[in-house]
Amino acid sequence: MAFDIEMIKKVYAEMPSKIDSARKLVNRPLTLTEKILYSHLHTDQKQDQFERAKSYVDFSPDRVAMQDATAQMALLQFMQSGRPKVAVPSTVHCDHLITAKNGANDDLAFANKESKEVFDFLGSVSNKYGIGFWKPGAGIIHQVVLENYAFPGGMMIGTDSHTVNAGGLGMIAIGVGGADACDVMAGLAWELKMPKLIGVKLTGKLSGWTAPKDVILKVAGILTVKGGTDAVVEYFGEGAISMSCTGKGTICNMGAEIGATTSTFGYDDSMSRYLKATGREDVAALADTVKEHLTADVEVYLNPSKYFDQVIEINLSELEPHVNGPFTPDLATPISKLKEVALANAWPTKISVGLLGSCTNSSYEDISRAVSLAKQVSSKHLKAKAEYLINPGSEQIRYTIERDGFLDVFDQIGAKVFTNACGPCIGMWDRMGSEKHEKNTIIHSFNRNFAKRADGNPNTYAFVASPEIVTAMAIAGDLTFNPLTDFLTNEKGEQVKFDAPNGDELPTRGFEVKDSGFQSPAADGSQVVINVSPTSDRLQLLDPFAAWEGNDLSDLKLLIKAKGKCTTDHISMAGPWLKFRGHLDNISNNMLIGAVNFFNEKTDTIKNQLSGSYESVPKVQRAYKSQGIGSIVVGDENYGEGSSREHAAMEPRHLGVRAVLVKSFARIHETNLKKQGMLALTFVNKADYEKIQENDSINIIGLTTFSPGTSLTLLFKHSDGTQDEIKANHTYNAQQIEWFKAGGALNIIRAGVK
Ligand code: MIC
Ligand code: SF4
Repeated sequence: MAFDIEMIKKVYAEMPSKIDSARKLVNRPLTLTEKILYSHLHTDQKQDQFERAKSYVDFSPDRVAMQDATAQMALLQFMQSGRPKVAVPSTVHCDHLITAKNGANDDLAFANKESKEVFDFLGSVSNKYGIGFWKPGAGIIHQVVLENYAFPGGMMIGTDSHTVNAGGLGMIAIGVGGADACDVMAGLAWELKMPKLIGVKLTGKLSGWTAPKDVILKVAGILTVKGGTDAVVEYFGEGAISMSCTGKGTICNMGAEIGATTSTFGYDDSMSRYLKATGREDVAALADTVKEHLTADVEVYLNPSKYFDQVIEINLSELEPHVNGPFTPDLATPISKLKEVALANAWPTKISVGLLGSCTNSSYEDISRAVSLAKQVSSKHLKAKAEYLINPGSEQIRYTIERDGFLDVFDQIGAKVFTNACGPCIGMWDRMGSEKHEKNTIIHSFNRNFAKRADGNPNTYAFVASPEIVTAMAIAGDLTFNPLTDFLTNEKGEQVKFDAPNGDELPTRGFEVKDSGFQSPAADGSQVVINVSPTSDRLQLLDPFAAWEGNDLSDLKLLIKAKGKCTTDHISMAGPWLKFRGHLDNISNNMLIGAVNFFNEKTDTIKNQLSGSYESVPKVQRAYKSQGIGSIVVGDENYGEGSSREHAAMEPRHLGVRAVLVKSFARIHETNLKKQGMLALTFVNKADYEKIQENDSINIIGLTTFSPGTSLTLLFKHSDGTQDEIKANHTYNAQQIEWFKAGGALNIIRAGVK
């Protein structure tokens, strides 16, 4: 039986009437996205004709998922909310803190030792508050959610940007910061700006080398890393229906890379097959009873441009495999052009490593199709040229692929299998020699390829592709090789060509697992005691942030003017820093160390205005903090792209940064800043970015009358005595302004409990 089946029954029981009344209200056919959103309004939220990209709406998500690296902060906040138990079904997944080095068994044993304190903390907090706990080695959060918890028409949030993966099972699943998760677990409403809607019509059918991943690689090329901001992407059409459920998951997963709020697909047979294969016949049967509500109204897909803000059409029969990168996931190149583009850009063409896995592409289907290529190494007398590394998505997948002989095939090509965890995808990769910073190329089936992400080496050119392309290219060891058309010379000196990949959508003998790694919480957790040692390096209880002092801010220092791409990886790097995710003061030592200083083009080298010398960003900010001086951070477009990690907002807050002024924000990061009581501002006139100088002192004016829709003024006082007055926009609503005044949203929840 599925987890939380009573909750799912309730959602489906209430859905038809809620959708009917929403349809009457808006007086037109509804998209699937609207149906799910309107059927998850919070009880205090009046149904209304919400304006897309404008209206803030309160929702009640059905469930919450958290991964270990973000759960620590989410749960440290929840512990302060004064609630005895979580209000909605919630889970914690230990997947980010396991370093890939020697292979699954060794690495897991090492992580269990190295991060024992954190895993014990997460396990006992979960036990106390009624949260399901997935132990290290159980699998990657999004794969485990898809296998166990996602359900068509449901709504969930998760403290990870790739929570959106559950759209593959027809959910509206959204990545958030820990403070948002804390609200929902405390039983409060969750607020979201009513999204815009992008419709993607898929015609034709995938075949041969083309995989679901290529759909999203192509969409990323069209929409770019910010094209999906504040939008939900809804996929439909015959091409969508003919695709596997896990393939749909891949497409939704990488919607995070275009900044989309989430992506989703209507309920169909592939979802029903997947639910049944993963032991949830009950959910499939229930979904069948409300089928028409789990997809858009017929008129919508017949005439999409009338109902979506933007429509994209992709013919799967004509779609080519794509390879995206390096350094950004939206630089899309079709495989037939890759050689030309790679040579023209002087990308290193020798592939040193191919990596299969991550939450994006670690399904049974992905692995079975990759295996069909790996098998050709022996049948065609080839030799794999590059290293090949695998992270299975869950223990259920790993157990099943071992049973089905896939791991043996990989073994024969010299592959190494790591733990069922994120591993290299999040920089938890102890890659030999990466400290030498040699120029090299890797190709992986992950979703992100920002500089330094996988191995910390800024000169690693990382390319994103489907598992099939990754496998073929790793065998060839050459970025200019097109497996669809080119020949390889085998061990016998013959010219051989790959046969196109094939595989099974689902295991014909069914999924199997011995120990899934799940631990259910105590029925009554009130007696469970949580210990956090005051001398711990890894965990630190949170002190409330100070409330706003009630006046305009003056004489703030410019901390850094960041140039170009500034993702959450640049603001709060992962990899080796992941170990401090439960200790705000320690992790603050990585604040903005990856951001490029506009004035000298260097990372982690900024001017300390007090001493005049160039020092690391956290050091300079700590110097300002010790003198009681606030500061501001200035940034470029799509600032805070990528992860949901709220550390990127909490670190500046903790160290005394008061405002972040940028050309534009990524959605989750903007909300995280607001939640923590920071000022998240955007230039009214983007060209004003140029006016900001290295030695500036800044006043922020208008805070005493801070109100929705009214801009603020920033006075930049330059060292030569001149000054520039700049207007800044914000998107705070009345509630969010209260968060700012209180010094953070959590201070309000806390006050409500007392
Ligand atoms: C990522 O892919 O960047 C992560 C690590 O999963 C993050 C979450 C985190 O920073 O812990 C994400 O995508 O939100
Ligand atoms: Fe883990 Fe990578 Fe997925 Fe993030 S994107 S959850 S790091 S596998």
